[in-house]
Amino acid sequence: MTTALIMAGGKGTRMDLDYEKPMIKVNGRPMISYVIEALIESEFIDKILVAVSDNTPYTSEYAKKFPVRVIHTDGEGYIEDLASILSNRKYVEEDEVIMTIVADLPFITGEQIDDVLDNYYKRGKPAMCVSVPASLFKKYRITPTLVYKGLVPTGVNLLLANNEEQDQSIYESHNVELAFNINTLNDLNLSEHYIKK
Ligand SMILES: Nc1nc2c(ncn2[C@@H]2O[C@H](COP(=O)(O)OP(=O)(O)OP(=O)(O)O)[C@@H](O)[C@H]2O)c(=O)[nH]1
Ligand SMILES: [Mg+2]
Repeated sequence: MTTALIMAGGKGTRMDLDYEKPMIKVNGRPMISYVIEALIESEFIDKILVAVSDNTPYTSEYAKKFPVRVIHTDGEGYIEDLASILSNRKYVEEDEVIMTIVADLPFITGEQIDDVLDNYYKRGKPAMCVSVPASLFKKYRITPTLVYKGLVPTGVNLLLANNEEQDQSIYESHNVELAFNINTLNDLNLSEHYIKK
């Protein structure tokens, strides 16, 4: 059994819009709704947490319409807010498997989440980082934020809630949907192109 934690309390500064990033519409619906629905579809996920902050009040209201638990965080930074949730036993148990996911992956599906989790449980390591080859970005002309040894992190990670340093493996996915991480207006435009295709 796995808990999903959607991080959705960022400032969205790179979008350069007067609008919360998780609420930006893709094909007529807020981006975060696709992520929530994919998690609901997943066979392995049995609990969904959404971490919002004062940066994302509309996201907070919107998420309440779904079967998720909305958690208010400080909005001080991704790492800081993640650490504060993982160390709070009101929200997660020490031995709970947590899949952290960003709110701006509008094309992700339940099947892809299950593929990731299937790999995680087969490997038997406490932590796993999901990445996509940089070559896939090139093909779709998406600009990756960070490339390390030819791989780009997707914003999907697995870990245990306990505070210890964890042995991590890297899972290389070839699903282009995991590469469509919307950070800029250009990413948004490209995603609209992708939908049309
Ligand atoms: N709860 C919480 N979520 C965050 C925080 N920072 C980022 N996130 C979320 O984590 C995900 C990935 O972060 P980014 O893609 O960098 O988004 P962002 O920080 O809003 O945008 P930038 O300001 O352009 O970096 C997004 O869904 C954000 O909403 C934070 O401090 N607290
Ligand atoms: Mg950020």
